[in-house]
Amino acid sequence: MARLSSLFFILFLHIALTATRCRGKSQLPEKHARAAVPIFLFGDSFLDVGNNNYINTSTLDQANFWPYGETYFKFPTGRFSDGRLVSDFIAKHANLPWIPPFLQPGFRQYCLGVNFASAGAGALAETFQGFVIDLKTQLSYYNKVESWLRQELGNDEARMTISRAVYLFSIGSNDYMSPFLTNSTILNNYSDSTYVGMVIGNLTTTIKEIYARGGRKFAFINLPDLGCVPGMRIIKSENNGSCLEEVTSLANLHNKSLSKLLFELEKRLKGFKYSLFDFNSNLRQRMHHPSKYGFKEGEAACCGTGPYRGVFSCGGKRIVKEFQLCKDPNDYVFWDSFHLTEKIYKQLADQMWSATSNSHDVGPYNLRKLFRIN
Ligand SMILES: *[C@@H]1O[C@H](CO)[C@@H](O)[C@H](O)[C@H]1NC(C)=O
Ligand SMILES: *[C@@H]1O[C@H](CO)[C@@H](O)[C@H](O)[C@H]1NC(C)=O
Ligand SMILES: *[C@@H]1O[C@H](CO)[C@@H](O)[C@H](O)[C@H]1NC(C)=O
Ligand SMILES: *[C@@H]1O[C@H](CO)[C@@H](O)[C@H](O)[C@H]1NC(C)=O
Ligand SMILES: *[C@@H]1O[C@H](CO)[C@@H](O)[C@H](O)[C@H]1NC(C)=O
Ligand SMILES: CC(=O)N[C@H]1CO[C@H](CO)[C@@H](O)[C@@H]1O
Repeated sequence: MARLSSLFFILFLHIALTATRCRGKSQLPEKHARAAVPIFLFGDSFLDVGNNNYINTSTLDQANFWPYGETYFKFPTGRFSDGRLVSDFIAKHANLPWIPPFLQPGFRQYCLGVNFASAGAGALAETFQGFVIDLKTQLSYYNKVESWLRQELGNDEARMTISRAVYLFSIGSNDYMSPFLTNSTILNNYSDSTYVGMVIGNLTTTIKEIYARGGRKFAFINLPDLGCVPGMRIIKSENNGSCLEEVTSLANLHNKSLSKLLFELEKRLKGFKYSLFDFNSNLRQRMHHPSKYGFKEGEAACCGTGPYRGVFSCGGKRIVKEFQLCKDPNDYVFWDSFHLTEKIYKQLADQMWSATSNSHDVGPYNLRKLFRIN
């Protein structure tokens, strides 16, 4: 009898859950459900939680093998880290459940958001073309999700969901690094400022399309000193491991252009609100003063081989098979030649969430405020 009534209870619960789609009740405790603000993620390996597990690519753009995922998950998920990413911590701060990769097979509902990011992706189609989901394709996936929302919820509720949602972007690093990693001649064909203009132009198109479809709350991170990541220090052996200036200067131009763009969009687009996180200075601080932030090593990676473990061999499934792995990723800022450890991702996500704008770390909104405003 008890068993029968609990069966009915489960059936009833199932019906109740599927009937209240976007109120978030199906995935969240009641007290959080009403406040749930969805998040849609776009960009590269900084945010990719496994989309590249499901595309035809090479192991250079995948992280679905050991020791990726070794600490938190205890198995590889496709995240380029030992554990969780910034996106995971932000979802947690926002009282959201795990936000799945768009390409993960099986039906799911998109009411609380979904992740379109793809490791290796850039704003330009040429960036690692054929191996990644570029920004334009990510946008086309978003358009499918938007249609799904309209169909499931009707126009009014879909519009509310879309305008309440936060759209988080991490894009650009691969556009600037890939020419050095693939021997492409693309940078010979444009001045630095023209090339940066192309990247920012494509990002602008993407933002404007999401805005035109009702998106209002946008969040961005700027680019780090790209020339100083372990994988870029070793590009020119005659540099003896110093930073690769050419790519750092592209990142600087990009950062200036990005903050200018967002400032302009806020003036021109009614209701456009944004948060820009200064990833650049936050990472630089930790690279230069690791012990202040609880790390032992700020410049060399935990996993990889060669100087600074800059050879991108972590896991032994890429071009170079040899790799070394540190004992404790928590001692390191860099997890592999291009990516960071869970420990620093958590610190960065906490800053993005709650830093005050007079700290110059984030502005005009921090993520907490961006999630809360209407
Ligand atoms: C991926 O590659 C496999 C084998 O090369 C092929 O059979 C499959 O059709 C490809 N899938 C896509 C989506 O291109
Ligand atoms: C971005 O740039 C490429 C050229 O690399 C172009 O083909 C593409 O259509 C552009 N637009 C968007 C929105 O990505
Ligand atoms: C780039 O060119 C150099 C020199 O020609 C060559 O040694 C290297 O293997 C090339 N790298 C790639 C990724 O093609
Ligand atoms: C750069 O320009 C040269 C000469 O016009 C052309 O052959 C080459 O394909 C271009 N490279 C790229 C990557 O666009
Ligand atoms: C690299 O080291 C060599 C030998 O010590 C030195 O001759 C060269 O100037 C150094 N290059 C740079 C860019 O520091
Ligand atoms: C405006 C902005 O955020 N600029 C940053 C871009 O990156 C450089 C260093 O790479 C920083 O010094 C700037 O503050």
